[in-house]
Amino acid sequence: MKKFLDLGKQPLANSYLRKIDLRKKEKKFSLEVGFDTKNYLVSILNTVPKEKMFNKDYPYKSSESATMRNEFKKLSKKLKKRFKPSVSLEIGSNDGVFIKNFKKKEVIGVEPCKNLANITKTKGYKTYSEYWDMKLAKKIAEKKKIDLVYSANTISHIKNISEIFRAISFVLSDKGILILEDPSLLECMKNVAYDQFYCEHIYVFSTLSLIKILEPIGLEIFDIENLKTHGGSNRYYIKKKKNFYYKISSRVKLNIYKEKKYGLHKISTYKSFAKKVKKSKINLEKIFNKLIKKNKKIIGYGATAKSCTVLNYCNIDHKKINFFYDTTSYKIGNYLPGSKIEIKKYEKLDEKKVDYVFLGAWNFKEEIFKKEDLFIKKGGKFITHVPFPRII
Ligand code: JHZ
Repeated sequence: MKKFLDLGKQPLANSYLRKIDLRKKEKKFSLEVGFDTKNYLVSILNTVPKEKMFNKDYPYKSSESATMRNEFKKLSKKLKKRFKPSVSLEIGSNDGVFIKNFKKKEVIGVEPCKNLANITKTKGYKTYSEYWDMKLAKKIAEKKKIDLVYSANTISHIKNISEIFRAISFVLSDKGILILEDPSLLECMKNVAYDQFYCEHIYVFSTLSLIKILEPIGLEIFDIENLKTHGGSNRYYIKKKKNFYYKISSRVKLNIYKEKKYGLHKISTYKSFAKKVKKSKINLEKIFNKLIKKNKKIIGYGATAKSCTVLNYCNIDHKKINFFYDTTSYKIGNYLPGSKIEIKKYEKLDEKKVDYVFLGAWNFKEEIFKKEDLFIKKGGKFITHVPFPRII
């Protein structure tokens, strides 16, 4: 594993502070990112125990954005039509944004964060509030195997990756498929979106790395969709190697070609990415310092986990950003970790009250710009760091 990026000392990204926590010293860990030259896997080097991150107080709810609600609805329709599963399983079912599109007896959720699992349980969906592993796989599918396993933005969060895939392979029926959706390393590199790295994102996958990981488990990718969600994600369709029911799409080759062309198999690519990240930090700091000198009022939009990395790495705190707007009830009234910026209940942007808005949720830029069209028309401005720091 070769280290290529150092994002400094960081607090836990989703550990929002209560007012009474503000005076306490926060626990921080070093956020470093490395590249495994053997299996092409990019991962953070110091991991935090899962119980510290994914527990009964988990604040992220997938259904907070209209974009994601629509995506999950469209996807569930498409999967039901294409694969006709009699039983489906979602690993990381969050607040049920995906499983709610299925009939209750046809879907099972797995969600270790109890506050979220309770939401789907009370709606009548079978939900295991446990971490995904072989023990749980056996409990769920000892007797009846699963036709479709779906997991979005979850597998990249789990450390013991080989066991995770072995457990998935165990639950799958012979014709069963796994659909995996996670941020794309290629898009992360192209967008200099270094904020995809934080404690929860243990891995940012490429097609190249997944092929290497799946191979010894007897699994293979047979199709890939490139998505716009979360700043550029890939949806991988995976099957057992001995399942010849599905042909391997030319899109798999195409993705391999694109990744190799960009150099995702070479350490030199990651070293040059690290240089771009340093430049991005300097330029974002310059923008903030210039605006603050001019006494401009800056707020943030979308108190994301990603923001934690950017704010702490670029020394942007409550002295520079007045507050963040967010729609998530679990976050409102609390403070962003490290930067200690207050999170307020979302209100429509008003150019008379705010000069500049830092886009914490840059991945929802289109949705946000649509919502705030009046603010933009009246001259309100946004600050973003993706793909390079600028005012828009
Ligand atoms: P969003 C989380 O990351 C954590 P984050 C996790 N590790 C992961 O992988 C991804 O999700 C999937 C708010 N918002 O999705 C809602 C508004 O307030 O970019 C959310 O707090 N108004 C599991 O946190 C945040 O922004 C809006 O109009 O980086 C978005 O968070 C919109 C659109 C969003 O994920």
